[in-house]
Amino acid sequence: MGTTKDRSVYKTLGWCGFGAGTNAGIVDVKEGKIARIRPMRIDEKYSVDDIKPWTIHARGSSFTPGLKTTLPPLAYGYKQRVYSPNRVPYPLKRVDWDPQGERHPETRGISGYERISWDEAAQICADEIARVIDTYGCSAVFCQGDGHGETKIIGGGHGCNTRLMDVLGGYTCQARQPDSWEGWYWGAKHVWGMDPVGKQTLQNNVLRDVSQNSDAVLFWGCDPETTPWGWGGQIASQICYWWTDLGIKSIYVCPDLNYGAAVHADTWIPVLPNTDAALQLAIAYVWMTEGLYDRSYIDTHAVGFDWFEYYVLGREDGVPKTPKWAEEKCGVPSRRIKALARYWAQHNVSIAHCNGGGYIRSCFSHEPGRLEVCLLAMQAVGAPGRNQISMIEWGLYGQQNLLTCPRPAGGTYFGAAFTGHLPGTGLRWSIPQTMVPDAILLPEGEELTWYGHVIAGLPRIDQFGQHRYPEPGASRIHMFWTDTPCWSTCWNGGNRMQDALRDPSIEFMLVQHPWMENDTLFADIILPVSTKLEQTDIATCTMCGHNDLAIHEEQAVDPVGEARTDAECVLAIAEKLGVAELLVGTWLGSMSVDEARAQLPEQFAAHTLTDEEKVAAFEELKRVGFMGGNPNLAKGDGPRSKQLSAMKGGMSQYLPFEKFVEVGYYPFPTADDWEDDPAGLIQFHDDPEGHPLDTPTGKIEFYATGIAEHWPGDEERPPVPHWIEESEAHHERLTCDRGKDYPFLVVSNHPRWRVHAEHDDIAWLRELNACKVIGPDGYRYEPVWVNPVDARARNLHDGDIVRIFNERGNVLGGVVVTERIMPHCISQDHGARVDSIVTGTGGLDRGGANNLICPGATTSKNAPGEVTNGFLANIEKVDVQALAAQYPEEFNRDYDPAVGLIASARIVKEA
Ligand SMILES: Nc1nc2c(c(=O)[nH]1)N[C@H]1C(S)=C(S)[C@@H](COP(=O)(O)OP(=O)(O)OC[C@H]3O[C@@H](n4cnc5c(=O)[nH]c(N)nc54)[C@H](O)[C@@H]3O)O[C@H]1N2
Ligand SMILES: Nc1nc2c(c(=O)[nH]1)N[C@H]1C(S)=C(S)[C@@H](COP(=O)(O)OP(=O)(O)OC[C@H]3O[C@@H](n4cnc5c(=O)[nH]c(N)nc54)[C@H](O)[C@@H]3O)O[C@H]1N2
Ligand SMILES: [Mo]
Repeated sequence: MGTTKDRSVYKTLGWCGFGAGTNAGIVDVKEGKIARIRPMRIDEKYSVDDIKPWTIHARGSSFTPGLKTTLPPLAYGYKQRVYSPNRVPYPLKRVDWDPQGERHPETRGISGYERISWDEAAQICADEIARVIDTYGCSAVFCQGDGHGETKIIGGGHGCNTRLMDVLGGYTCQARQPDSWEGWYWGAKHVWGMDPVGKQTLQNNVLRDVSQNSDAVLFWGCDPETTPWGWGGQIASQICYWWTDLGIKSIYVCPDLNYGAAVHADTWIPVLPNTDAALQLAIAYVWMTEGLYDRSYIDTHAVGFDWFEYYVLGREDGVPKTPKWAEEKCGVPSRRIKALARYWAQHNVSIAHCNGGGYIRSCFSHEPGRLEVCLLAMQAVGAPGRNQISMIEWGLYGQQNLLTCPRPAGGTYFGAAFTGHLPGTGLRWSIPQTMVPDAILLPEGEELTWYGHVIAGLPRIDQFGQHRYPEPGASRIHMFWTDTPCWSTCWNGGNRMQDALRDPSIEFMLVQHPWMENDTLFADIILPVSTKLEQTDIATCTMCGHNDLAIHEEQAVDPVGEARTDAECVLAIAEKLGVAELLVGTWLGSMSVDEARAQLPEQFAAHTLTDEEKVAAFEELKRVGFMGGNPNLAKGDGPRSKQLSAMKGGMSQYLPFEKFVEVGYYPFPTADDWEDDPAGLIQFHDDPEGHPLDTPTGKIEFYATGIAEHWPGDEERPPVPHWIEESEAHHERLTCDRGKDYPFLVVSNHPRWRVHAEHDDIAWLRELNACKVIGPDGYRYEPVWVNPVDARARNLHDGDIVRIFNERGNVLGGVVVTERIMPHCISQDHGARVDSIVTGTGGLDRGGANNLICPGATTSKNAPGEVTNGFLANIEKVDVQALAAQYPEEFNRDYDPAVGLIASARIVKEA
């Protein structure tokens, strides 16, 4: 490949995936190697007059994002991610898995791997797919093809396996959770609509409104110095400094003094994890009893307030939700609750989120999600300076709080060509991501049911439909095909997922992935995938706060080892199945999936959809109006489909394609009249009848009519939001019986030094003390923050290695004693690389992947969201040397402290 010439190429270096690129930078290539990564200047090839950067004027000051992109440290580290010794070097087969003989599912996660050729690997995969379809039908193939990650469009993964399975007749789809927004999705949506995600979205100019009109911003479970890094660089940080200059107060509500709080907070209000509902109820109580809310706004803009009052004042259950009552639950002294409530009522206050923080992904998260909207409503949400503002994801959903207003409205989101959550047939058979272990381990003859397709991006009404697994007449799953092998690192109940992946019902597990990490180590066959620096692509950069960009991403370096793009992996298998031409035809749009299926080889033909099934699936898609990157889906007439069509071809309006390739990028200019767009919810505020919300009544529903109608007896999510102490499935409060054995609430934030499961192997980051704690054995352990009070009581010191444990298992961590975490809590970021010493339930993980011990049950009975934060555990010092003696083999895996585990830890050495 002619990639040895020294040059510089543009790349987006963010990890949102789903077609939404961010963090645009330049990769300098010298002698065929990545030399360095640096920010790009948007005005490198365009004049400022062309670009028209935006400026916000407020209180005699102004803010403009500048013309150089603000890359986060993670982006500079990409070089080390590409050249990581953790890369999958060539196709691999698990040594004791023999498709013709013994399959040994029980040793998944334990066995080593041997090198095989690409040809052999593709043949094995094709034979297995054909066998599984022949034996059980297409529904037996489970495709896990979503997830964040590198943003690739042309050759990218995360769904490209589903495109092949679509041609072959279908597959069971892992339905991606609204993980980022569980509480908004299952809760807030029922109060104020805000499809698709339930946060305040699809409105413009909220940033301008807050800058001009807010007295204070409540950063409620929000770290604008950390999580914008994953998506949009560091402009959020600059804005926070500017707000302070403007005199806007920053009030942080969170169990830990996070990085944003550390540099911006005027006040930090520590709250126990997932007890926000108690704090919120007490604020409502103060407002109700002291007459500190906008009664006339409630009269005109809301329904069901009386029911809410009835509950808050204690008439329903005899328990008034006083600040004293709340103090016991949430750990915030009642005087502070009162002070906050009074200050809030007397000022213009907005609430800032990145996505919501831990309580939005805890048990019963719909309750605090809803209560926040109730509080905003009591203070006339939409009035100047009173909105909910996003500090992240600027631009992903139309113009969500968008600063730039490029045309066509909604920017340049091309959509990931291969991303496939719900393409056509996937709609027939799907399993919510949170319920996958339950599905695999489901006793024969039983069925699982749940509500909603459980896809972030569907409107509220989708939640009312019930679904089941297995569908009558369809097989259970027997093959697992993933390009997102980080389930046990990122989802709820990871140890149980490890059990599931070893279940004999899973006859074949196929992983295509760039790195040897996490669930990859449970695969039977691993196909090596190239990173985006090894590919040519077209990208969009939409969430950084600068102008949206379209970028022609040239290949920077040759593929590492035998890596191929995800699309090529799938194609190699399709070739062996004799359907490559058909697959390519559907990719290129020269053939529809139906046309392709009509030409399928005899062996698959029996399994294609009937006409009625196709019509039903398509009608369903139209009903829910889903917009994915999949072209099949853009045909619906729902709001998001319209949005996609509006965006399509947006760029060619300005610049011919050839020119775009030559220049390398295109900045969408800010619209001249962007300031005319109404700010936030001002139109609803001024005229609720003329600008209704998308709730059944068009108003803010303190009493959620949809919930009342569909689940009248649901005690975990009643029509009016409640404080829920425990349920049959969840006992995760300090005051529960379990709290005696596991007296700490675990804070499991999004990692500052990673993006979920990604970038745990970057030497430049790992050498920071804040990133890893060096154990006595030289291993770099994932930090765990412990308050000095708790540390003293347990005789823990900086650098001690502890096990964090509950009945689900144990994970290790390196102690950092700090007042930055409140007592009774411990904080360990999520996403550290799995390094299982003992796999499965009750297991022991050295890497610190605490999702392995998260609860397995979903948000609540009728809300199948993830529960990964604010759960109970205990900690105890361990003797690492003794553990090493007990598990000599596991403690001696090939490991480089600079990188972590390396691929050779699992590859059987060649003689
Ligand atoms: N404890 C805890 N758990 C959480 C959360 C939390 O706050 N705390 N947050 C939740 C949230 S909001 C989210 S979004 C989820 C994230 O969960 P995921 O989206 O599942 O996490 P990622 O690490 O982004 O997963 C991407 C995977 O795809 C791989 N990958 C990236 N690019 C490519 C590619 O081009 N090809 C292939 N083949 N593979 C690729 C990566 O290496 C990685 O394994 O985690 C959830 N889990
Ligand atoms: N660097 C980096 N950036 C990322 C990601 C990443 O993994 N790494 N992931 C991306 C994704 S997919 C998402 S969804 C967003 C997530 O964005 P967020 O949801 O905002 O991120 P979190 O880290 O879960 O939570 C933010 C803060 O909430 C606070 N918090 C934790 N638990 C509680 C609680 O129970 N109550 C209250 N009041 N506060 C709490 C903590 O201070 C934490 O720092 O970030 C995105 N950006
Ligand atoms: Mo997320």
